[in-house]
Formats: sequence, C-alpha cells, structure tokens
Amino acid sequence: MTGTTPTHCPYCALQCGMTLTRDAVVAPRDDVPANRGGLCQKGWSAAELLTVPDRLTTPLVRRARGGPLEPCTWDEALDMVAARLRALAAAHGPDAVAVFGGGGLTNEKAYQLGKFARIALRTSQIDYNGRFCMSSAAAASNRAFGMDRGLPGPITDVAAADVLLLAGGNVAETMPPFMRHVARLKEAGGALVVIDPRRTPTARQADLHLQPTPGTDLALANGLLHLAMTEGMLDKDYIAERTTGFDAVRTVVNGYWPERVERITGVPVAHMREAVRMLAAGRRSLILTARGAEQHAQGVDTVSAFINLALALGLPGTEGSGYGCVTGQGNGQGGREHGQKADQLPGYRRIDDPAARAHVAGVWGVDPADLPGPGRSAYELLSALGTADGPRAMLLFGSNPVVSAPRASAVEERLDALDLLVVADFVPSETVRRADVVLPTAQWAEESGTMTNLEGRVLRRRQAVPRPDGVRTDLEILAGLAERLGAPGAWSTDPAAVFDELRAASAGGVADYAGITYRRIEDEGGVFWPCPSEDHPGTPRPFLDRFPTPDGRARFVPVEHRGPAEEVDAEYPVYLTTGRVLAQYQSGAQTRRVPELVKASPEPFVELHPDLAERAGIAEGDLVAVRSRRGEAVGRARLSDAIRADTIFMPFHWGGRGRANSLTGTALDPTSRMPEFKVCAASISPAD
Ligand SMILES: Nc1nc2c(c(=O)[nH]1)N[C@H]1C(S)=C(S)[C@@H](COP(=O)(O)OP(=O)(O)OC[C@H]3O[C@@H](n4cnc5c(=O)[nH]c(N)nc54)[C@H](O)[C@@H]3O)O[C@H]1N2
Ligand SMILES: Nc1nc2c(c(=O)[nH]1)N[C@H]1C(S)=C(S)[C@@H](COP(=O)(O)OP(=O)(O)OC[C@H]3O[C@@H](n4cnc5c(=O)[nH]c(N)nc54)[C@H](O)[C@@H]3O)O[C@H]1N2
Ligand code: SF4
Ligand SMILES: [Mo]
Repeated sequence: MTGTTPTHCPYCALQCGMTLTRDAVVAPRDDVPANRGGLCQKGWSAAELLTVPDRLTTPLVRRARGGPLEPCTWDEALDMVAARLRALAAAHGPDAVAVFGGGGLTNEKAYQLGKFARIALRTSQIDYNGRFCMSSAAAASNRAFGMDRGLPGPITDVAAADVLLLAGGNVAETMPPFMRHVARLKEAGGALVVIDPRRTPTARQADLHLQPTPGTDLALANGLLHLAMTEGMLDKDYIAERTTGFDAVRTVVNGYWPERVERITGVPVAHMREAVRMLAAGRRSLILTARGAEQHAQGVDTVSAFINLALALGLPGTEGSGYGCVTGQGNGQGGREHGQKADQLPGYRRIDDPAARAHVAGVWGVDPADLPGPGRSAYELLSALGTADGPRAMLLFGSNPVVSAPRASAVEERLDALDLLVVADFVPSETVRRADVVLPTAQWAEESGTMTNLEGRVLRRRQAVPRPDGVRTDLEILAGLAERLGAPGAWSTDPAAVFDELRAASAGGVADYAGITYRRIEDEGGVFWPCPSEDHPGTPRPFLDRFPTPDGRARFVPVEHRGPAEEVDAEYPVYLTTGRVLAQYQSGAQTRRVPELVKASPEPFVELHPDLAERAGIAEGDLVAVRSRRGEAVGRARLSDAIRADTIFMPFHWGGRGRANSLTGTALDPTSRMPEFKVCAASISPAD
C-alpha cells in the first residue's frame, strides 16, 4: 500500500481503471483502455462503500430459530458452522450442503470456492449468480465457437468498427464509458444499431433503433438473416472455408420472411432492411448481445440466431469484426471459468470429462474418483433448498438472491426452510438478514486479487486501504473452514499463491491462465487468456486463424422462434420487462448505501407509455401496483413514450414492496438454465 494505488472499480465488467489514495479518494486512470480517464457515477462514488455506516465488522450468529442475530467471535462462528456442516453431511450425505457464489468474486475466490465445495465439502451442489447473467451467451458461444470469451477482441476495436449492432444492451447506463468507444466509432463515420423495446439513452444515440416486443429477438435475428440471404449479402467464401452447418440454417431461416417477422416482432420491414444493409456494407462489423436478448427461456437459441447472422456475414475471426457478449459483473468473465459453476472445473473444464477430473484432482492432491459430479443450476438449486431431497445448508458468497432471484418470494421460503444459512458479506443485505451465521468480509479496495474483464483481459485489483478490524477475507474464511473440516489440499490465504495454483489447475484447459503472472499483468497492463506459457503473448483475438472446435470451423445452429414462456392474456395484458438504471447496481446491496446514488435514483419505478397509463387511470408519479401470476410489486409511475405501449419496465434494484422479482417467472432456458427475467405477463392498476 503506497500513497496512491492503481486498481479497478468494484462494480461492473468494464473494470474501469481507477486510483485510490489511502484516504479513499478516487480518480480515473488514463492508462486503461476500457475507460481512459472516464468513470461513471458509481465509479466516482465507489469509495463511499468503504465507510457505509452499517458495515459488518463482527461475525453474527442466530442462537435460536426466530431469534436475533447476535455478535460472536470468529472461532465460535467457524467452529459452529464446521460442526453443523459435518453433522448434516454425516446424516444426509455431502450433497446436503450447498454453495452459492458470485460473478463479482475475484478469480482467486471463485477458484477457491469451487475447490472448497468439491474437496472440503465433497458436494456437487454449487452454482452462482452468473447463471442469471452470462449463461445463455456462454452456452451459445461454446456451441458455435468452442469457446466463450466475452468480446471477440480488445474494446478499442469498437471505435474502429464501421457498424456496431447491440441487441438488448443499454450500455449508456450499464457501462457509460463504453459509449466513449461508440462515440469514436461515430466520429469516424461508423453507425450504431440498437435493438431494445425501449428508446433507452443508448438507443437515443443510435443511427437506427429497432424496437421489438420483448422476447422476439430470435425471430428478428432470423429475419435479418433471411434478408441478408435474399439480398445477396452472404459471405459465401467465408461460409465455405470457416464454418459448418449453414444449409440447415438456410432451411429454417427461409421461413422467416420479412412480413412474418414484422408480425411477430412489431419491427417494420423497412427498419430490418436498413439494418441488414448497414451491416453488410460495413467492412468491419460487430454484433454484441447483452441481457435484453439473453435473459429468456430461449436465450441460448436467441444468441445462436445472432451468431448465425454474424457467421453468414463473415464476421467472427476477422480482425475488428465478430460476435461478442457484453459481460455484466465485475468478474463475470473470470467468475465463469474456474469452477463455481455446477458443471465445471477450473480452466473452463467440464466436470464430467475424465481427463479434466484427473488433471484438476492432481493439482488438488486428491483421487479423481472423490470429486463429485455436476450439480443443480442456480435457480434449481435455490428452489431445492430445504426440500426432501434438496440441500439443508447453504454457504453464500457474493450474491443477494432475496432481491435478485426470479420469483423471489418463493426463494425466501426456501432459504427459511434451511437448517443453516451462512452468508459472507460486508453489508447487511436482505439475504444476510435471513442468515443463521453472518461472516463479515473485507471488500474490494481492502484486499487484492485478479479480475477478468469483458474483453477477456486479466487485471489486478490491488489493496489500497487497510481493512477494518474484525473482518476477514473470503480466502481466510474458506481456509478457516477447510482446516476445521479436515480438508485435503492447500488453503492459502495469500491471493498470489492461490492464483499460482489456479494457473496450474487451468493449464491445458480452454481458459488457460498458465502463463499469466501478477508481474506480467502489471508490466503489460493486463493479459488476455488463453495464455498457456510465460513466453506466450496472450490472445487478444482468439479466432483469427481457426476456431477452437475439433475441425477448426465455427458451427451454425438452426434455431426456431418459440416466443416467451408466458404470453399476455386478458387477465395479464402487458409485457413486463426488467433491467437496470445508471445509479444503482444489481440487488442494490452496495449502491443503496451510497447517498449520492440514492439521491440520483431513490426508489423503484414503473416505466410505461402514456397511452397505457391513461387506459389504466394512472398519472405521472402515482403509485402503480403491478401484478403477475407470482405476486405483486409497487413502483412510482414514470410516463414515457420511449417504451412500447404494450410493455412496462421495472428496474430490479430494490427489495420489499418495490421488488421486481416478486413478479418474474421461473421458466428456464433448457440449455443454460437462465431464468426469463426479461419478459412475463403482468397487469397494472393504481395502487391503494
Ligand atoms: N448501472 C448499472 N450497471 C450495471 C449493472 C447494474 O446493475 N447497474 N449490472 C451489471 C451487470 S451484472 C450486467 S449483466 C449488465 C447488464 O447490462 P444490460 O444488458 O445493458 O442491462 P439491462 O438493463 O439488464 O438490459 C438491457 C436492455 O434490455 C432491454 N430489453 C428488455 N427486454 C428485451 C428483449 O426482449 N429484447 C431486447 N433486445 N432487449 C430487451 C431493456 O429495455 C434494457 O434497456 O450491466 C452491468 N452494469
Ligand atoms: N428481474 C431481474 N433480476 C435480475 C436481473 C435482471 O435483469 N432482472 N439480472 C440478473 C443478473 S445479470 C445478475 S448478475 C444478478 C445479480 O444479483 P446479485 O447476485 O444479488 O448481485 P449483487 O447485488 O451484486 O450482490 C452481491 C452481494 O455480494 C456482496 N459482495 C460483493 N463482493 C463480494 C465479495 O468479494 N465477497 C463477498 N463475500 N461478498 C461480496 C455484496 O455486498 C452484495 O450483497 O441479478 C439477476 N437478477
Ligand atoms: S462503468 Fe462499470 S467499471 Fe466503470 S466506473 Fe462505472 S461501474 Fe465502474
Ligand atoms: Mo449480470
């Protein structure tokens, strides 16, 4: 810790570079390509997190069911947790204990958490909130390219593109400095095309805005490909040389003629035609998806439809062009590579692959036969808690599902049905308040580790300030429990040592970090994976020569539009979609504690079209009751003609009465198990 420490923002996947003084003064860095001198309001006010008045600084335990959470010592808390976990596993088997992680955890923590589940608890029941975030794009990328790595190249490629098509992303609010790259693209004569049911701050800056009904992007992407076919815009040489499976896609896409797609999506044919012409005219084009297109029960197929379009136009694997997804959480990328996912081992290995098991078991010093198999996905895990054949205890690091999980009231019931809920956090979130044991952790600027940003660039987060007395790091907590459980393997509390072990565990995997060292990250301003050895330069653009599939070609996947799992009807006549606002982050556990952000975005709201509002007897500023088949939520009406008249929007950053996830449905994508956060059927009325 010197006077001023160069580090990165505690929030989103852009991982803007910032410096922090020992007195916690934040300033943007200009040596980090993602933000070069810019920060959003959350970044500027990030130091406030270090001094929130209700910071957790002592372990808490609930000694009697229904009783209060009371302070205790670390030994009492960890001894108690270890003893109860042992007893539950002895009585019901190791799968009686579950682990839930987060995409905000550093690579070191995510790795250690996955290892802790597999060899300290020997449970298969681990998953994480990235399932709610990146899983659809990840699955579609894997099946097309054999690899899932956020953007196809450095973020500076955006400025050099001729066209950027952004499907379901509102980066002007969710990653404001991203718009600097878009501004450069526009200055150089490039164009931005946005697909969003709302005319968002991002869409307002677009050259073309397509405004579909929620849940219809797949049909729209197929329709765009249909037009590219009929207008002779396909890159036939590329399709022949670098891909397989186009014929099956052509057959399916024949059925998506423009007028039919207009009927499904509500997007005029002329707009579709213009979008395709812009894409095909560009020499370098980027197609990016974000949660608006992905958080659907057919999210994987929707992303496949956009990848098919990109492949047919010859974009992926061409410098400056391609398909990518805009990763969300701070370590949304690295957090999905090193084993906190139910079906995964470090290095993006599959847990059901015998060679992967042998390699990782070797690094951990255990018998491969002792590693558990794949477990339940996040929502399935949450909904199994406390049921007859589900887990009876859960350890949770880095998520606040009481606010952020779909059908959250049912999740609350499941959490309350557990024999033991242990939550590690630094603030008393809605989920912390339901815990039996609370473990206060260090945060962000009080510890160090690595994060992998949306580009696939591994960065160093450095400790800038001392941590408060009484708190421990997540690595220390895991080491303390592993010791008490008599776990095999090494449980270092030093992030650098854990990273070295992660490097060995990832070696030879798809996400190969073997050649990345803390020193190199510092000297080179981050290193792109895969990086198999210390003399390897890292891989900013992974697909230039070949795709990491067995035959080196990218795979087209034919996909059909099925529509949302829940359609509107007479009782629930409007589509509800959910998402984010600039000044709040996720479940709000952090940002609702920062006064400046609360001032900017004080309360839940319902965005709706004036025509819809008039029909429902609702005026600007009224409290609106929104109902769905799952429950009710209340927010203040914000009338805006920027949203479709058949759709309402609620941000999901609040708990209590304003909780959007009291409404959301539980349909899951069959492949990614992503919940359908972005569309369900709802009704509105003035609230009493
Ligand atoms: N301020 C802020 N920034 C954040 C976060 C935050 O909570 N707050 N979270 C971070 C994380 S984890 C993530 S995942 C990213 C998310 O970043 P984004 O994906 O940009 O954010 P969202 O607001 O969830 O959704 C984007 C847009 O999808 C639109 N949408 C809704 N339904 C549909 C649909 O059916 N089709 C299409 N095409 N669009 C639709 C919404 O209107 C919304 O404008 O943001 C990251 N950055
Ligand atoms: N309706 C609706 N619901 C959604 C979404 C949506 O668009 N609509 N988006 C989904 C998406 S994309 C996401 S990513 C999820 C996010 O939702 P959550 O998983 O709830 O994420 P956060 O609110 O970031 O919660 C992180 C918690 O962990 C704590 N924390 C942060 N860092 C650390 C750490 O290093 N260690 C420990 N122990 N704790 C830490 C924070 O204080 C906070 O309490 O929400 C999903 N839910
Ligand atoms: S855009 Fe993301 S990383 Fe950058 S300052 Fe804002 S929250 Fe932090
Ligand atoms: Mo996310």
